[in-house]
Amino acid sequence: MLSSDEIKHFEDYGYLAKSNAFDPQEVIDPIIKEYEGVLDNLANILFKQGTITSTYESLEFGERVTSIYEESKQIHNQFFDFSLPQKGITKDTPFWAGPAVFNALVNPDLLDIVQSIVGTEIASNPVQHVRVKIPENRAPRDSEGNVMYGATPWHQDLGVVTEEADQTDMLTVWFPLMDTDEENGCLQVLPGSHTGEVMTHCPGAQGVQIPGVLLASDTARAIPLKKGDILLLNKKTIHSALPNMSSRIRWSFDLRYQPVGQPTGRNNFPEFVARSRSNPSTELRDATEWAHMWEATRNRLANEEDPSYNRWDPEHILCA
Ligand SMILES: O=C(O)CCC(=O)C(=O)O
Ligand SMILES: [Fe+2]
Repeated sequence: MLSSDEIKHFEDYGYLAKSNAFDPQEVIDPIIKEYEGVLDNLANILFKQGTITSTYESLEFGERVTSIYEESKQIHNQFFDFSLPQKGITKDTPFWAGPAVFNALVNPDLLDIVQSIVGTEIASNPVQHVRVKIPENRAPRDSEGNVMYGATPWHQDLGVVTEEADQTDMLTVWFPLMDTDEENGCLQVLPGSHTGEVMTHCPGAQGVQIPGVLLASDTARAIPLKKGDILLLNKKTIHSALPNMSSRIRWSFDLRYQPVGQPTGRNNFPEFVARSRSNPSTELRDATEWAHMWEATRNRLANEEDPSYNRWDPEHILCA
């Protein structure tokens, strides 16, 4: 649980870095193990397609994923992600909703911290990702020369969901799967930026972003974290991630929670009850069932038009 000082810090500044939030050996190491299998599968698929000339089998995860993205000139993060893309879902769209990932989502130490902010009735919001960022000097680039899947631009998480969630008490929980710092692309926050309104965001190659003219980013504070630490963010706290200028991958999970019964802002995707002290039988405890929820969602959305996932107009005067 958080102390009253920690809760006050979160309320005053819109963020809180919490050290040793959970046991990384119990939570993170099994995730990495699981992703080694996912990467193996990806390597074999790309090798068979002739997209890569080696499966890079002997390399450890970070070096292997970097080599594969580098050689194939593409980012394949959707293979690892436990969510679906916003566009062009087909029955073959890959995702990974494995048991080690699910265990992280419902880890009791994590949920104790979430409970301090959200209350005892906690829903897992489906806006969630694993973000694998390979070193920028080896990353593929788009046709304009920009690093694919590089630094994350300034935004509020309320800006990535629909208006439906404007009154939702959504909490973001971000944590790295290794130590992060300013060199390898840790997060940055604008302390106290959560008290105003939702700001105008512009759709862009790296996701939606707040136009520079609206930002006072000189107050930015970088938040280096160790494996096992977490960063909590209010839904309106303005934040970004620095570029990965190191020679190793930077990867992280970002999860979101909210009180049960409030809109998630992405109602096409499946939410679930992670903790309910009033009605424990509603808690989802089965990782396989969770994976099936995502599978069913993918198969349904494969047959539908792309829904709209946010409220922003690329033609807005500030976005030109
Ligand atoms: O990890 C990143 O680069 C960005 C994460 C983020 O914006 C979030 O978790 O809300
Ligand atoms: Fe974010």
